[in-house]
Amino acid sequence: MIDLYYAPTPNGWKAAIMLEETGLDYRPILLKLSEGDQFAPDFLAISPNAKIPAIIDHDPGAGWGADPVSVFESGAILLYLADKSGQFAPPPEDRRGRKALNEWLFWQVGNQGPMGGQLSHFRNYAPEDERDYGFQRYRGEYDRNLRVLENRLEGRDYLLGDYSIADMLAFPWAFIAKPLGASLDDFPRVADWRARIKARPAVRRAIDLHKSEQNRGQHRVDNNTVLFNQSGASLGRGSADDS
Ligand SMILES: N[C@@H](CCC(=O)N[C@@H](CS)C(=O)NCC(=O)O)C(=O)O
Repeated sequence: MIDLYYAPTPNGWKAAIMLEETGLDYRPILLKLSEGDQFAPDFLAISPNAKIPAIIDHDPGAGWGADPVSVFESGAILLYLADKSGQFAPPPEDRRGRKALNEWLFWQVGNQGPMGGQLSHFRNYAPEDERDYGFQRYRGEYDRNLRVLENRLEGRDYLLGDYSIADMLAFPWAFIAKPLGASLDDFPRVADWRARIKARPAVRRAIDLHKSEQNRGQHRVDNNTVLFNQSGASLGRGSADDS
């Protein structure tokens, strides 16, 4: 059994999609981010960056010892699950395939994800009179990353050729293009790729998980204190070993 610490957001969907695709047994545990559940000491112990998703695998299998294994960061989680299940990633001995996987995994978590996250912030939450520069900057970066995807998908149905965790990582941020105020009209290959992935039953199940909890900007003012202008203060003082 795997515990999935989750909220229905693009980064949460990545892990839910992979768990649904593999058929691994899992239990979603909903965190209310707008209420600060991500700063609870028990959660920080497995996810020190105070972000979802995170997992605890209670039965990690051969080579991991008896204790449960926790993983934070979506890219690390999907890699862990790919290695555990032997699905949706080139095997470690396929050196070139693995190199390509790492490239698109790091591109997603270092580029497309954070730029999309900041675009969402400036579009949905920044005070109206302070919004413009940030909005323009991240809208441009979001589109630039769509162009990277569009170029990569020339002659390929999926980022690595076959459907893989690279697609599961990148899909959620293209899935929400419209709510981010962007459009896929200039990116036809991305639009087709998005439609192919969206049609998969496992993906539908994942994005429907706790759908009623999705934040569509309705907490615009109230949530600012929890979600925005965070500082290290919300992360506590760390363990005695760190001090
Ligand atoms: N780099 C992280 C990003 C995770 C992330 O930003 N998660 C958001 C939800 S989409 C979150 O937990 N936000 C809570 C907060 O900022 O306090 C990953 O890929 O897992």
